Amino acid sequence: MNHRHLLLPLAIAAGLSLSACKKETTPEATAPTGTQAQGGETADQFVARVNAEIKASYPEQTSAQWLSSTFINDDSQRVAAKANERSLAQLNQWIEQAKAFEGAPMSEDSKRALTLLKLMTSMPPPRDPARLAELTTIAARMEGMYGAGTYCTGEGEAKQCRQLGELEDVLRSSRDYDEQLQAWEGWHTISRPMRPDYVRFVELVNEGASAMGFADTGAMWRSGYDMPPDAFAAETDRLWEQVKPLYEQLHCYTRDKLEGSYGIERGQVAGGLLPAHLMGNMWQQDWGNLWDILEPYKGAGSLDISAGLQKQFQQDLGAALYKRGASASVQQRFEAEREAQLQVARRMTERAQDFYTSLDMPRLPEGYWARTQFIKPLDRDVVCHASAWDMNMGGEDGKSADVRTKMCIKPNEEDFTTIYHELGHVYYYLAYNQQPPLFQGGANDGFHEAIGDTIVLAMTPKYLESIGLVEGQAQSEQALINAQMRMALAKVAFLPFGLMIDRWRWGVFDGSIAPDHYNQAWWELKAKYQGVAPASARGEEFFDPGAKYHVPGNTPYTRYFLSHVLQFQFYKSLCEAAGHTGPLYDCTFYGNPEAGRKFWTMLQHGSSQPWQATLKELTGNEQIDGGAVLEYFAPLQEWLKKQNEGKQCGWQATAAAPAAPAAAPAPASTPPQAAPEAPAKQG
Ligand code: X8Z
Ligand code: ZN
Repeated sequence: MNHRHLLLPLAIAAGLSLSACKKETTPEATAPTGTQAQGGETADQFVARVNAEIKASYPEQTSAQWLSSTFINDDSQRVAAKANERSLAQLNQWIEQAKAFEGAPMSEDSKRALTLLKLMTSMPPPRDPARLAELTTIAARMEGMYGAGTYCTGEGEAKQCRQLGELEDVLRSSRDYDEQLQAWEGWHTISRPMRPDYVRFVELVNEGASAMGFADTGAMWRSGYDMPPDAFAAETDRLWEQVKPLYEQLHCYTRDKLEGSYGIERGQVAGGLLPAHLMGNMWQQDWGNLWDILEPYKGAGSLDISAGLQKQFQQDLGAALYKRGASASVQQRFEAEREAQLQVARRMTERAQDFYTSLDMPRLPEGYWARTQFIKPLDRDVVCHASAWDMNMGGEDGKSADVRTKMCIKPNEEDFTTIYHELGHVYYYLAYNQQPPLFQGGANDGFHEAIGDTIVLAMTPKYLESIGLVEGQAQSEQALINAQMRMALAKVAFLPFGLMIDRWRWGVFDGSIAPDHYNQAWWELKAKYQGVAPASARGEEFFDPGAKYHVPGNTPYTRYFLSHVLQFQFYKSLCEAAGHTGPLYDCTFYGNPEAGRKFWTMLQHGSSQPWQATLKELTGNEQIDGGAVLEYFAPLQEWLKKQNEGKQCGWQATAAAPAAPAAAPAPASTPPQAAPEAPAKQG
C-alpha cells in the first residue's frame, strides 16, 4: 500500500499512517510526555513537538511493519501489533492533549495540523488499553492470514497447494470454465476464518471512532476530504453518475463477447450479470487479461506488453543458463531461473524510474535498490500485495531517504503498470519529505493513488514502441480502438469496483449491514455497481470481502475511485503543460521537464493545504470531474455504442443472489440497476 498520508492512510493493518500504501504507523513519543500538554506550551509549539515526535519514532514503527509484511510469522505479527499498539496509544494522548488548545490562538497551519492529527489513522483506537491491544492483534492476524492464504486440493502424494499468485495465473491464462471456477472458489476459502475477527474488528474501531467524536468509522473515513462527510459521499455519487454510461457500454460489449466464448448459458449469470470467475481477475476490478476475448480488431497495433516482457525474461534466462554451462545441475538451473526473475523485475522497475527521471525527477536512492522486495521470496510467507514505503521521512535532501516498494513482480503487463503506480507513491514521499510530518500526505488520499497512474496514461503505443516493448505501431482507426479498449479494460472496468468496496464498509461500520448479512450485502453491491455475480451460491458461511486485500488490511478504498477520475484530470493538465495539441488520448509527456516541474510542485505541497487548492493550481479547476475521462474515451464510447446497437444492455441486480439451492432470494429492496429499457436478455 502506498501511502503516507497521515489521514486515513492507505496503509494497511497498522495504526497511524503516514504513508500512502503502506501500513499506517503511529509514531511513538520519544520525549517524556505525559497526558497533559506540557506547561506553558503554545498551540504552535505543541504542533511542532508532535511533528518532532512523529519523525523521531517513525522509523522503528515502519520497520516493525515492514518485517511483519515481508516475513509473516507469529513473532513478527506480535512485534508489529505491539508497535502499532504503542503508536495508537500515543496518538490517543496527542489527541487528548490537543483538546487543551481548542479555541486558543494558533497559526492556520497549526489548525490544519490538528485536524489532520485526528485523521491520521484509518483504525481509530479504543481508549481502553486492553481493547486497543485486542484491536492491533486482530489487525495483524487478519493481514497475516491474507498474506499466507493458501488453497490446497488433493491428499497425500497428490496434494497441491496454491497461493494467490498461482490462482491469479489461472484466471489470467486459462479459458477453461471449471478450472477458473475452482481457482476463484479456492482463493475465497482463505477468508472464511477471518469472519469472527472482522466482526470484532468493526466493534473495536467503532468504539475508537466514537471516542474521537465521529458517528462511526465510516463517517471518520469520509471526514478526510476538506468538506463535510455527507457532501463527500454525494460527490462520489455525482462522479459515478457522470461515468456510468461509459461503464454500461463496456459491460454490454463484454457480456456479448463472453457469451460468444462460453455460450449463452455460461457466459452470463441470470439477469445479465457477468460471471465473477470469468473476468480474468479475482475481484473483477481489471479486465485487461481478457484481451484475447475482447480485442476489437485482431492484430491492429500489437499491444501485447506481456509478450514483450516475457521475451525479455526468456533472454535473461538464456543468459543465466549460459553462464552456468551445458552441464548445469537441476539446482543450478533453478538458481538461473530465480536470477532471471529478479533481473527482469529490476529492469521493469528501472524502466519505470526512467519515465520519472525523464520528467527531471530525481533517481531513486541507492537504498531503494538494496532494500526493495522485487520478487516473492521462497522461504517464507509475505504479503505480496504491492505497496510503497517511506521508512524514515528522510528524503529532504534525497540522500538519506529510505524508500522501498514491496511486490512479487512477474513479467506481465499488470505488474509492469503497478510498478509505475508504486513509484508514484515513492516520488510523492520524496517530494513532500520537506514538509512537517503532519503534512506529509497526499492532498487527499485519491491524489496519492493517482500519481503513478497518471504516468500510466502517458504510456501510449508510441511510448511503448520507443522502449522496445511493442513493435509495428501504425496509425489507424482500428489501432486506436484497440489502444482505447486496452486502457478501458484497466480504467473503466475499475470504476464501480472502486466505489462498491467502501459502500459495503460504510454500511458495515454504520450498522446497516449486520454481520449475518455480510456476504449477501457484498454480492448485492457487486451486482448493483459492477453488474457481476458469482456462478455458485455464496452464503453466509463465506466471507468474500476478506478475500480482497484492503478489507483485512483495513485500507480505505474510495481513494482508488477518486484516483481513477483524478488521474485523467492530472494527465490532461500535464499534457497541456507539455504543449500537447490534438486529441487527449494521443498525448504522452514522457521526456517533458515542463510537465515534470508542474507535477513535482504539486507533489511538494503534500497535505499542507486543502486539496481543492492543490487541484486548482494544477488543473485550474477545484472540483473533481469526470469530464476528462469521457473526453479521453470518446472514440471508444462511440464505437461501443455502435457495437451494442440492437442489444439489450444493462442488468438486473435483483437477480444477483446465486440461484443455487441454499441461496436466499435477493431482497426486494435492491432496485434493478442500470435499468435497461427492456430487461436484460436471459441466458
Ligand atoms: O492496492 C493497490 C495498489 C497499492 S495502493 C497496488 N491498488 C488497488 C488494488 O489493487 O485493489 C491499485 C489499484 C487498485
Ligand atoms: Zn497505491
